Amino acid sequence: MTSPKVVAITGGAGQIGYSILPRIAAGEVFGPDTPVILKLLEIPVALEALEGVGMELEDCAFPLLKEIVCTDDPEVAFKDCDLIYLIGSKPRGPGMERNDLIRENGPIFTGQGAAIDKVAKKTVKTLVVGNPCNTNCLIAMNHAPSIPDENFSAMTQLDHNRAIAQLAVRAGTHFNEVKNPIIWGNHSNTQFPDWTHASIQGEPAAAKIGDEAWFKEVFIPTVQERGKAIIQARGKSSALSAANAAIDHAHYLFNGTPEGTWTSMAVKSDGSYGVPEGLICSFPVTCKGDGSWEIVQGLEFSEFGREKFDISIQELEKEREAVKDLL
Ligand code: NAX
Repeated sequence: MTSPKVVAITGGAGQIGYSILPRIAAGEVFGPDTPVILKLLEIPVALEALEGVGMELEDCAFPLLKEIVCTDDPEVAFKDCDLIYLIGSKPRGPGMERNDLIRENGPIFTGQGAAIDKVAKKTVKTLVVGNPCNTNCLIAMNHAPSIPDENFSAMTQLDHNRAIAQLAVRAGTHFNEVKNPIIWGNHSNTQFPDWTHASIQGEPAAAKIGDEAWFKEVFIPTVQERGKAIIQARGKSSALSAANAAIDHAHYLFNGTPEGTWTSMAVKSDGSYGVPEGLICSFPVTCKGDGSWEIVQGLEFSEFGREKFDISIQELEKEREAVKDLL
């Protein structure tokens, strides 16, 4: 047994919290030999519900779970953390525009970024799930100047997994046989789900499926709008699949991406692929397993793909502009 890893989850009493917590406690991020301490953060009105989640976690008697802390104080939650999931935020209300949501949730991430800066380990990895996750990540990162920017990322793993699933179903094969789709841009419906570098059973996906119109007219909008389709079907937003993706994202950071494959993560742009420096943008990345990531270089776009990606980059720039006073 190695020493315990300290993991904080904000929004611990929410839907995604409920799905992700048992999986972290069961060792799915750090492996079967690493105990975990879970620190759950909520707003004061949700503390009672959070205590209930804590009781249920206790009742699982997970062999790896060393301690559960429930709190409404970010500095208690983030103290000495190795991994922080920023999940908690307000959902979009009726009639709210995307920019209203950005303004509503932005201040949560200034305060939480500052608390991370003050009390977390300097090596902590922070993964932002709460929407709009790219821009919330940018805000948190800017408020934690003592932590390397590379330690912040936002989640597009769910979109990546949705792309894998759509390609597998269309090709009539198993999810395992699909490698290397890419989500470029924002975690929003402007994202560009790119199939042109993906493979299915070792063959290029484009050739295997052989129907360009399907990629452009079905695959792209299905992946972009999958969240909405889940809400329509279930009456609630994706939680099980979002939690699963958040496990995958952290698993890749701490265990590496398999040889010959990449995943998609929204990380700070270094100017790669013409994305303005500093934007938190989804790219194909590889991970070594030490918490670091690298943007895959040298991939080509078709004119169609470049146009799609540019639309998403423009949206990210507008979001950054909308929160410039919070950066
Ligand atoms: P829920 O509304 O079920 O839970 C959110 C929880 O966060 C609530 O319990 C609330 O009390 C808590 N919270 C609010 N403000 C907080 C604060 N300042 N500190 C701590 N906790 C706080 O939402 P859920 O379905 O769990 O979704 C959480 C977030 O994930 C939302 O912003 C949602 O839009 C986002 N998503 C992001 C996805 C992605 O791929 N990046 C996909 C799934 C999901 O839609």
